[in-house]
Amino acid sequence: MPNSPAPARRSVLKVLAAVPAVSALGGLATATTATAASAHAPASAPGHAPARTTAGSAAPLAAPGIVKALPAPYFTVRGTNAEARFDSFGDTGHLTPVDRFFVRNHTTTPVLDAADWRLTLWGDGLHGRSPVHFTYGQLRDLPSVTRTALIECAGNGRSLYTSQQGEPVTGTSWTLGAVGAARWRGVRLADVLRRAGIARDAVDLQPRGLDDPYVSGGIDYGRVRRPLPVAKAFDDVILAYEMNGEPLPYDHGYPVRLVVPSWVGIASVKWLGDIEVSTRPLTSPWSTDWYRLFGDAHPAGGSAPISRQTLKSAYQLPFGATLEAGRVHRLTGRAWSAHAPVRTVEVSTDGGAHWRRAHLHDTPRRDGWVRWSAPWLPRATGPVTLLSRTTDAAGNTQPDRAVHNTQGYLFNAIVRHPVTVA
Ligand SMILES: Nc1nc2c(c(=O)[nH]1)N[C@H]1C(S)=C(S)[C@@H](COP(=O)(O)O)O[C@H]1N2
Ligand SMILES: [Mo]
Repeated sequence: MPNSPAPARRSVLKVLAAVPAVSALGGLATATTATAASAHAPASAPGHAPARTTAGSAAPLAAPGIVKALPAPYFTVRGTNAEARFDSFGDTGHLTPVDRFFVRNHTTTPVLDAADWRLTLWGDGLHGRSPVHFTYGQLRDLPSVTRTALIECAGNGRSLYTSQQGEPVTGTSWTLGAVGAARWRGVRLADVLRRAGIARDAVDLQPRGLDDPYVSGGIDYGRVRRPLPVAKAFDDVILAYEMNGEPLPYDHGYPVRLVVPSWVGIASVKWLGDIEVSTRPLTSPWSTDWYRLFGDAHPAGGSAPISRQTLKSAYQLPFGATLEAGRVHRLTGRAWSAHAPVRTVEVSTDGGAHWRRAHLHDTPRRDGWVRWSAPWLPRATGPVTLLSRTTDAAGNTQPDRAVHNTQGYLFNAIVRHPVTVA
């Protein structure tokens, strides 16, 4: 099998980079894109849904290559990516609506046509050793599973290494909004691998996206792809075609993406095109150059490729928010751990001198998050640092400092959240 199978089957309608023709109330990203898209995808594809927004007169932001509207109250654009504003999660439920869900794109969202799409499995880890294809219809005809899982970028919280710990890092300067929870429906990857005839000695898969090859610093790294151990694939990975009860939106991988619960977001390859199945360990730049821990605290040459996410908690308040003195505020937030269900969330409203338990509003589950709240009656005016700290059922707790790595992955420290009481 060639190394670059089948790009010809892509529908090459690209998202237009410019987004000027946008209504102030947050309509579709561009009229042109919407027209092109509607000719090629089911009318029910949520990529078409006008954004429900409270944007008021704020103009939606432009991110090159993202299809959906990015109203300023919900998103911060960072290069080709859109970070969700964590403070905007306060009026969402347990699931993150698509119109608030962060987008992490190495290049641009490809607008693909499910009718042309096929998934190809290939490699020496298949019994027949010849490629096996699945159409969209064939996948949809297989038994489906539905589950809630977070997608969280490995670099979520990265900017806090610098702002809170004074340490330099490279990569997108996310605050805490490169995470979202959705209800995914699709097919177990295990079922597809069995049908494709996976060999007993297969050890690694390499799923690859159909978005454009990633070029950075003049180097073409090829299409986004990253090895996935067969053991994880058989455990809980799904080939998702629905998100929150609708077909996957274009930006989130339409027509089919991987969802790799509890692992760093890069594992959940969007716009899945092919999967190599190998009897030997595989690599890609996403497992050798990136998504390993480099730096003083790590082995020379870097750690093993990172897999599981860590744990975090955050307030649903803007940094620098002003709260009125002398009345009770209901502080709210979320906490999540990729290791085990959340057990407790503690808050401090005096910079860490005293801690008390927050109320949990969801049943803790491993791959979800819990909403929490705590009342607070600030008396004195002036700057205050709010803190929150979660501990999970496996005994993991957020440390005061995260262990630095040069690419700023897996930030897990207690976040110091500045507010002003006035
Ligand atoms: N094909 C492809 N898959 C991809 C990416 C990408 O750029 N291309 N980005 C990855 C990264 S780094 C993350 S964090 C998640 C983000 O998923 P979302 O954009 O649906 O939130 O997708 C992953 N899958
Ligand atoms: Mo990511």
